[in-house]
Amino acid sequence: MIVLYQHPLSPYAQKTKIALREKGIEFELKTPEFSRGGFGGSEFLQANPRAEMPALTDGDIKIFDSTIILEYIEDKWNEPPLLPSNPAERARIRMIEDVMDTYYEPINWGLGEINFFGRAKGELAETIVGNAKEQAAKCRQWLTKQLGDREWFNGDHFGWSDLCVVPHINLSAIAFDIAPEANSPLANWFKRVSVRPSVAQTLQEAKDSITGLEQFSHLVEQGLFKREYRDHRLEWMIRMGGLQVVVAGIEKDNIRFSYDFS
Ligand SMILES: N[C@@H](CCC(=O)N[C@@H](CS)C(=O)NCC(=O)O)C(=O)O
Repeated sequence: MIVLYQHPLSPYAQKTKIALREKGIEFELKTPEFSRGGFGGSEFLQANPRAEMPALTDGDIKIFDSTIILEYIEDKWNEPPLLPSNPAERARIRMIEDVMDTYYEPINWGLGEINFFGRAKGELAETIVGNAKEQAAKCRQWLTKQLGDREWFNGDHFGWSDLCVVPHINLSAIAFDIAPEANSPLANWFKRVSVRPSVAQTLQEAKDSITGLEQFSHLVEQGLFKREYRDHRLEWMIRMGGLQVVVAGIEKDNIRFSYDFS
């Protein structure tokens, strides 16, 4: 049995769920338990020592990182293919994935740090949120160029790049009121993609999970949930003007960096 360790709001987890659902693969969803100041539990940590979601197990095979999980799914269950065979097209699609994973993702994550977890208030919050909205607008312009006159980011058919873009655009819209301009090519694509059964189910699960988020803000405040500041997220917070947020998080011991491998 395939097991996917996930949180429904994680855009990385959503990518992999959409892929599994598109291919009609049966899988069991598990949300890791809470331990060590974050998501943990031995079963999950064995699957992913980074303690990040998603992680996938297929019998004895344990895989972490959403891109590597997508590759495994595509390699093992090729039908229907989510990547075309043309090398240039595959590269184009993977660049979209990379931009969403490392450039767009911290926008929603950072807005969550401010709006859900109260990391900044007043002027500082306004600066960070203002910068985030500007960055998101530029990113939508970039995405609009990538879409061009295609029906799907992937081309003629829904695929890999569509499932990489949709979790982020959706999260911006449902959690932070940042949506593509009405009737724009991106808005029309978003409408089309959102009604695909694999996507609709995944987005609904994400939406349902937002309601419980307030409980986490108390955990963060008490240092019981240490949010992971790493890579692009750490850079983003500093770049958006939130160096103080990082410093305060270190002082309060309610942020963490990557775990060591052992
Ligand atoms: N590069 C990883 C990133 C995964 C990731 O950062 N997941 C977040 C959730 S969106 C996570 O589990 N963070 C750890 C935490 O919040 O404690 C991937 O693509 O799977």
